[in-house]
Amino acid sequence: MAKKTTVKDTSPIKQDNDKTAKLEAFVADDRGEKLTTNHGVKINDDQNSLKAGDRGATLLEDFILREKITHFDHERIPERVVHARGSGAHGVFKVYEDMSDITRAAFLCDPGQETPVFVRFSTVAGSRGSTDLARDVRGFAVKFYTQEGNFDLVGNNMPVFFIQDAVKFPDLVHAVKPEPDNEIPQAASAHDTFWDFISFMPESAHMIMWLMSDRAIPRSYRMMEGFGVHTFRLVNASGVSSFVKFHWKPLQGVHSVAWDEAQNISGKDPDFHRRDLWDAIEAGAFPEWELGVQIVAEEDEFKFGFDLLDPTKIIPEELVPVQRIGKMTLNRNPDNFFAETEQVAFHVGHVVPGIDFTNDPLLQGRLFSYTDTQLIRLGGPNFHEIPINRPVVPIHNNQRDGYMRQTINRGKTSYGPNGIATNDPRQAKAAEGGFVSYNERIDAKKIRARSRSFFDHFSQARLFFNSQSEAEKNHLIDAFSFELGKVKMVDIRTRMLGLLNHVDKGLAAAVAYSLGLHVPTIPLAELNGSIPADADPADYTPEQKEGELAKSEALSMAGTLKDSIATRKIAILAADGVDDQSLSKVKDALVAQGAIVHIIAPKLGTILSQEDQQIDVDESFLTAASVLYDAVYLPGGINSSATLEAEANAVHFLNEAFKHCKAIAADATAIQVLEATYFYKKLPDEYSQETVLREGILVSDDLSSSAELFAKMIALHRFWDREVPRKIPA
Ligand code: HDE
Repeated sequence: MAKKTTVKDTSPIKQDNDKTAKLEAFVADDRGEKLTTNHGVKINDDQNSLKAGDRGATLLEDFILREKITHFDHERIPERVVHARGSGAHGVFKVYEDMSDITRAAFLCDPGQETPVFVRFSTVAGSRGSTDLARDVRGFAVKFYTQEGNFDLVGNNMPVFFIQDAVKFPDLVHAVKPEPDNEIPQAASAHDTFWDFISFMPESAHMIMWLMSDRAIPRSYRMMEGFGVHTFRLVNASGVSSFVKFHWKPLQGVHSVAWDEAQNISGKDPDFHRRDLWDAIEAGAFPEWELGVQIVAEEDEFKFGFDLLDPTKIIPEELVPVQRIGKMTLNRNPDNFFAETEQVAFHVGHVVPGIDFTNDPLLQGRLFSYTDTQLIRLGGPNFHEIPINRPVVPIHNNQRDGYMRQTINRGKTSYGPNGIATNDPRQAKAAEGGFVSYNERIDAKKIRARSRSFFDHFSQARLFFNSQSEAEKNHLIDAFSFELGKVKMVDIRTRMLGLLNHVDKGLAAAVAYSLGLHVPTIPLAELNGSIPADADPADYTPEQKEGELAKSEALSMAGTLKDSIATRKIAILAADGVDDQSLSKVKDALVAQGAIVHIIAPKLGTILSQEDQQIDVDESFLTAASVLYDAVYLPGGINSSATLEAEANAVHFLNEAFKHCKAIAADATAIQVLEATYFYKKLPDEYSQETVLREGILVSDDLSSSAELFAKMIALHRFWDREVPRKIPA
């Protein structure tokens, strides 16, 4: 265990909880200290190795050099086989009301109890250094440090998965990862092997609709939903079990960026999501989610048109509403990325009494995989002793030794039953908090097979498509056209069109148009490439069903929360001669509502307003880009406008902001800058509140009084209707 030293806070806000207090024991702070070896010897010269003469050969004796280089040589551990790139944060969770009627999990039964959490968000396919804005699923893994041990809710930002059985996971991951001969492409599914595999896996149909939707390019980790995906069980103190689907509902709303924007951000700031999460927490704008549950009584297991054990299905919220039962707040950044975010080890099998599993065959395979992967990734069986992984409650058992063991177990016994230590550590009765598995009755033949209740692959994929807004549907069509357009082998594109045709004929036709292909007719019986050698293909033929609902509001992001501009990033474009009042009044009004406002000018340093005020510049047109902002404001000032009008980067900034459907506001005296943009001719004739909130563009000769309206525009996030027609030069 590292020496405990006093740590002086460097960040303005450091929220403590039970877990972070325990982590303090492992924290080391070098400030004011002398340099030492790993064995505590003070070092006098860290600039020169020990040599025979000042030009001589280096001596093997130099234990300081050897130790330093050896440690360095071993600094890397394998990255996660999936979800390699991620960002973490500490926080707390509190349940709103006692849930003991459905679960005995203590942290869900006591509204007075605050449970520390550590959350890691991630992309799936890319490696550790890849871009945050890849089109991808996002991991949403939460470790609750409860008083009954750790509970890990290892979910994603999409509620379904590509495959139904864990045995196909290595195939899926091999297909999506860079191709093995040339390791191209990084962090992208737009390539032959991924779509080759998917085109033979009709069970992926629902998931690829989510993956091609804007959910795959979130504006921020803070603005994503989270889902446990599988159906789990909650079990109460009387042993009564209910099925449950877990949800995280962000109080910041669910927002995404445009695909063209995502691609640009990947170049301008590949750490966009990581930075956004870090900065928001440092600024004290703590992201919050409500924990939601959909509860299905045990006796209702078979009342739906789909199988609750099938991880390619949601339970539509119209059929079973999501009850919001508690709130999670992320309020502290990690001190050290490697020690915390990289070494945190999640496992879907980390449950506490009152939470249990179902027979979902994907979940069952995961129950094996997560511990297994930590053994190679973290190097041995004692990864639970790494500070971030330790529960806040003590560990007592007869497990011993292994690489890097930290615990010093006292006494002679490491077995049970024993008499020498009066049989300690003892088993706990259920009433004392001992975990008792749910006594599910299982009476079946051992068999490798898939239930026929798993073969309705298209009705929920169609439900998802039909539930999208017009703009979201267009984005889906564009995403399929892009991804399949990147596929080189035409027969893969064609097979995918045949598959999409079973989801929605209009979708398939629109994508086929972009690809310059015809939609083939592939009979249901020929769709599935995933059939055991001796099986009757009829047993593996997908079903074409209507589904229970035509539309589900919750599946679209159109109706999400749009009530705040807190932490939204606003660019103010300005140059020397800017009108001080028109700049500062709008800036102050936005900052007062929690927005982050940057002044962007032709060069760094300061600009001089027309009133001779010096104004600090945050970014230049070289260091900033419109894709890194949510909205743009052009203050007045004749000279400033003349400079910006002639500054190609400023005009490009505005054109891009328009293309990506962002809120744009301008002082009427800056109209000449707008005149230089390609969208000037599309500006509305009048700026009533109604037009402004529809078009997202505001030109006013008194913006200080219109600042409130500008804030409303920003809160609306995007004006997707501007995309019609969708092809815009910028
Ligand atoms: Fe994972 N998954 N997974 N997964 N998963 C891993 O564990 C695996 C699945 C998810 O931030 C690995 O520690 C299998 C579904 C997240 O550290 C590995 C199957 C869902 C994270 C693994 C699945 C997830 C992982 C890689 C199919 C959403 C990142 C490194 C049977 C409900 C956790 C690691 C973090 C990570 C296996 C499918 C979520 C290899 C075998 C479905 C959020 O164990």
